[in-house]
Amino acid sequence: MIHIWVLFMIFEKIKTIPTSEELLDKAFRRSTRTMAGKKIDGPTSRCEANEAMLLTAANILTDNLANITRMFPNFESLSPFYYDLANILIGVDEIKKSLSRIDWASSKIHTMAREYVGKIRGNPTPGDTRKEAFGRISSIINSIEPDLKLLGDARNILRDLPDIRDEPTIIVAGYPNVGKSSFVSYVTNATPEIAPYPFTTKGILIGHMVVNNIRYQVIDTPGLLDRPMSERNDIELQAITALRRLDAIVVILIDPSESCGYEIKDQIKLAKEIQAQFTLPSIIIGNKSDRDEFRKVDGVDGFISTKTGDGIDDLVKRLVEMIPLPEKEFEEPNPFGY
Ligand SMILES: Nc1nc2c(ncn2[C@@H]2O[C@H](COP(=O)(O)OP(=O)(O)OP(=O)(O)O)[C@@H](O)[C@H]2O)c(=O)[nH]1
Ligand SMILES: [Mg+2]
Repeated sequence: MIHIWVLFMIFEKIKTIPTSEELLDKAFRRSTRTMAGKKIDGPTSRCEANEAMLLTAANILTDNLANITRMFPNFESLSPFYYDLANILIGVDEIKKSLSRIDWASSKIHTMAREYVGKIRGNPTPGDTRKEAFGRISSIINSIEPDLKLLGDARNILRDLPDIRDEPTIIVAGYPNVGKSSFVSYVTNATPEIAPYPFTTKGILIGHMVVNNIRYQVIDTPGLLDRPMSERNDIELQAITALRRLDAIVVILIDPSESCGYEIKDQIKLAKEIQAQFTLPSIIIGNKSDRDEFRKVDGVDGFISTKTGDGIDDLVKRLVEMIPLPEKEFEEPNPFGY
């Protein structure tokens, strides 16, 4: 699983994506600067100056565009967890299409600049021809504005994805509003948003807890409704991705007080479906044991309250026992017996 983390670092490398206006500003500013200090004393030097301006602008643009495509990872080599999240949150095909339009713009500008250099040479009005070239370059760059925007948004989303590492992992899943974030907040250093309405958590979040000197990552997921996969929204699908793609154990939280707004029978049904569908080790835990409406339900492995802390130490102990310890690296037996 170690490659997940290494690949995640790749998202960190994606720098801010410029807008088309910023790209053009930069290119034309630098191209004007190439003129500073140049002496124009005849038709040849005038042609050369305009040629230099055009090539400077074109080179800056092709370099900047190539840098954008180079910063994005090869999605095919991403771990399935990050690939699926990128697909749900942005769309891998959309990202690829935008990257290839950026490539197209870069090579188009390259060829066009060379064409116009030919037209500038020996031209009595090289300034007009250079301006014409600048006009065409501008419209190419303006035509990729939506792609730059999509890649800029993608970059912001990808960089915010949780940094899942090669560490023992506990996923907290269940219906909306049952107290998943309250649990993660109780046992880890994370401070997820907690609120008395469903779908407060809109993405995967991560907190860490240390037990017996071992660090565990505890993953808070958005709520899941008991409904067919095809009807699930993008928020729910992120929780499904964690369950489907991560090597973890799962705490399925339910709220037997039904103060979450969902009936206990539906919550149990979802819990059983999660257990049937994903092969991860799991336990079903009833939360909100402090509430008056709370009642013990069959088929549940334990009860807690994230409000009073009731049962939580015990649960953490059980979870830690459920996670197989990482295998020790094989050591050569010492042939001398010491
Ligand atoms: N009385 C009581 N209320 C709780 C307990 N745990 C959570 N709550 C409340 O239940 C509501 C939902 O809690 P969250 O932790 O946001 O629930 P969630 O499962 O993360 O919800 P989503 O992110 O919307 O899926 C909040 O108002 C919490 O204060 C508990 O043990 N007892
Ligand atoms: Mg939540």
